[in-house]
Amino acid sequence: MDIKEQLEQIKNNAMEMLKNNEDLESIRVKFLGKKGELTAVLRSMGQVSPEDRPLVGKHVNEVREAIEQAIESKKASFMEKAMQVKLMAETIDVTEPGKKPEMGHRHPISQTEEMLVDIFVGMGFSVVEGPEIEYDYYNFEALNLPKNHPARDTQDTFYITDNILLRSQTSPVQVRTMENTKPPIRIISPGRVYRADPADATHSPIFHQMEGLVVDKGITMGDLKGVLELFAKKVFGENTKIRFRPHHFPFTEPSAEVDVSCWECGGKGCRVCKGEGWVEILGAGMVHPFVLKNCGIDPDVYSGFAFGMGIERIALSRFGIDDLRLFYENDERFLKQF
Ligand code: 2NL
Repeated sequence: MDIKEQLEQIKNNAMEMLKNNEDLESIRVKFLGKKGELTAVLRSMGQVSPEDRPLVGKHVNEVREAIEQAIESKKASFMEKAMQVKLMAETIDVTEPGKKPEMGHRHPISQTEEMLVDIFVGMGFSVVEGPEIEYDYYNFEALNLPKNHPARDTQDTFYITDNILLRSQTSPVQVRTMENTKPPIRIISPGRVYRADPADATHSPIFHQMEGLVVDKGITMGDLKGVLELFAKKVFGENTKIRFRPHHFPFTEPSAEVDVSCWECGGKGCRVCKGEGWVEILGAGMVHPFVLKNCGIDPDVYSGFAFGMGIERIALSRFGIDDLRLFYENDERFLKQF
């Protein structure tokens, strides 16, 4: 076989292999590498007569270029195919409807707290917060509940030490405010409070309260009634009436429990008001002179009113729920409804 035939055969072999083989690098090494078939032909050029060498050299180069080109174009077509596959895999259907992100929302207790805060802020009250871990003094003593006072038993309190406890009401916030603020004072104190009650449909050891306090010269029970009436109408509707029933709290004198006319039946009597026509929603009264004095305010110059309500109780009525434990279970099926 002469060199020309040899070269033709190398070329044909290479092209044939390229058709059926994907390992381009091994084909390149086999034919064009240092120990490859084409290089071997070059090495045997010594046997070619000097006048034929340029022609044979040219032929060798042509074959080399043909093989290189075939490898390159094969490589390009592999890349093209790979890109096609990748693009197919990454295809985005821009007409597909979007996935709506699940939006959360405020917890019903927080919603209720915000509604109450908005109403009182609208009447000129400021929001004040304070510690949930309190001194016995601010939670009880300053509020006219000395140690061994029987009323302390009615609020089973979580004690941390002898004189430190989890606040059982948000009153300590008002006491602290009276201690360090000169009247006029017009504040509300929403927040979490703690009582050692077993959980049932209407009790929870952790719950939320909002108290309000107004202290100034000439504040009367009439001011208290006006504020609470406006509040009741905003929460339960324009036709709502309120009713004061005499009561006793150690920190107010006189004291009252406050009812609203039933939002369900308007006062005729129904399941919600248990036939009464009225539903109790808060406690209130005129700040006891001892309490004012304890906080450094002269009861002969100033007077004030205070009130306190459970936020859960308002939330239950507002959303028509009958078991307070639902608020704390964090079951989405429940929470999603509000
Ligand atoms: C209720 C009753 C009430 C107060 C809280 C108060 C605070 C100070 C002085 C006087 Cl610093 N009073 N707070 C007054 C009356 C009633 O809460 O049933 N709460 C759930």
